[in-house]
Amino acid sequence: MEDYYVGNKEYFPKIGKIRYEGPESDNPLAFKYYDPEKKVGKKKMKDHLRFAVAYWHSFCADGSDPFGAGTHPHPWIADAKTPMEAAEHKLDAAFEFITKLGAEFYAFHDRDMAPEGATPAESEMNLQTLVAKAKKRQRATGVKLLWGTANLFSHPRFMNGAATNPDFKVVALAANQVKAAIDATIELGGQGYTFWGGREGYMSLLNTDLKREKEHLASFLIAARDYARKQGFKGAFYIEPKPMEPTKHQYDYDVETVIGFLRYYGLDKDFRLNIEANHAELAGHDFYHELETARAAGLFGSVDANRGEPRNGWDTDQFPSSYYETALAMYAVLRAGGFTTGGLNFDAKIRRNSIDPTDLFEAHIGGMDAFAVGLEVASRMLSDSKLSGFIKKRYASFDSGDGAKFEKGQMKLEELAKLGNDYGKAGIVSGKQERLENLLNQYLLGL
Ligand code: XUL
Ligand code: CO
Repeated sequence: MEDYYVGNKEYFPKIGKIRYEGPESDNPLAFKYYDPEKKVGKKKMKDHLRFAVAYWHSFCADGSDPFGAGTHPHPWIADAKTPMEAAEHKLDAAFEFITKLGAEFYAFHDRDMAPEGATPAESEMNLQTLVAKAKKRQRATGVKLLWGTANLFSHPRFMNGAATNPDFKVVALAANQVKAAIDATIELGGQGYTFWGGREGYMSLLNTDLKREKEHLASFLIAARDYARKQGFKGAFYIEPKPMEPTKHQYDYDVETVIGFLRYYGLDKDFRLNIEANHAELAGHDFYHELETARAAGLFGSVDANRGEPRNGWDTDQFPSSYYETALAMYAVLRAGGFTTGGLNFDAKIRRNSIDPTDLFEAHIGGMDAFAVGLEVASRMLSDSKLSGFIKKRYASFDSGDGAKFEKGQMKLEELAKLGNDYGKAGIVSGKQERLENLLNQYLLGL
């Protein structure tokens, strides 16, 4: 990769390549902990973390909210004469930003990259035109596509859902878009393809046939999977759970719900989970819980790295900053065997009043540093067997004898009950939670 890429115009002037300067540095535009080439265990930091920049938040969202207009200056739009020209300038701005930052991946929705046309065919052509331009920039910079997806929630036609719309015509329109987005992902060498079902749910059960909608969602995903495989897509499909927003109830509620759905419809060979921290919080779970649940099912895939605001119930999509959270997250990721096709995608946005060009850089730098710290802590947690050994010992009664027989599913309830009759007093033993929490804090400080 060149030091950094500048297209036809430099959109982030006066900002150069972001470098690692170490914890002593007081340069806000330098990494304090993320040292891409540093080895942690057997792999370099950059290969453990596989950072991706989210096209939509960083180059499309303008800071507008339900109460006010956009606040973020987007010079790549201001200097364009047509929407297609603006899209190309945005591509330049994105690749400049990503290479200056030193992230290796990006992720996009079809509509982030190319504007919707007057007809489905024109929309597809727009996308193909921009994909060809993106491919050139990927080649020039070495930046890779982590995953692609289709935006099936912004257009008014999706107000009643996409794959789960009560009108078959909308389902077909959604399929038209997904087919084009899969083609685009394959063309760009995408390592994954994500389904986030923003409007695949309901606002009211009084107007909804929940059973049919869920079956339609399955038929749609099966058809998409079959098409992509036929076209030679070797990457992973992801479902990204979220419990609500914009719907009252989304069918992909949380990791456990999605696991049940994938297994029921035989999709668990091709699909894995893309887990977002803020979505976990909205579902009433810890990020760590969601990651562990996917890991336990062998369906861990990728991460949308961000954080919520625990005092309200919105998807605030803030940049991650808590070492405690990133440490536990990376502990789950490492124990899942690390990322293969997946990575840490910053599905996060700077605040409405973060209006300086440096703010977008500082946000990503902070997030990358937070995960670098998390990785180092997680690797310390795995370097001895204090935590894993404790858990192993806690379940040792299932390692042999009757416990092992039960665990293998070879014991009838009568036999189990008889054993219970003989055991009498058992189970009065400390869970040692406080000791383990203290230990976690020691790993955090590395002392
Ligand atoms: C919305 C969300 C999406 C998905 C991709 O909450 O997380 O940006 O990540 O569609
Ligand atoms: Co997301």
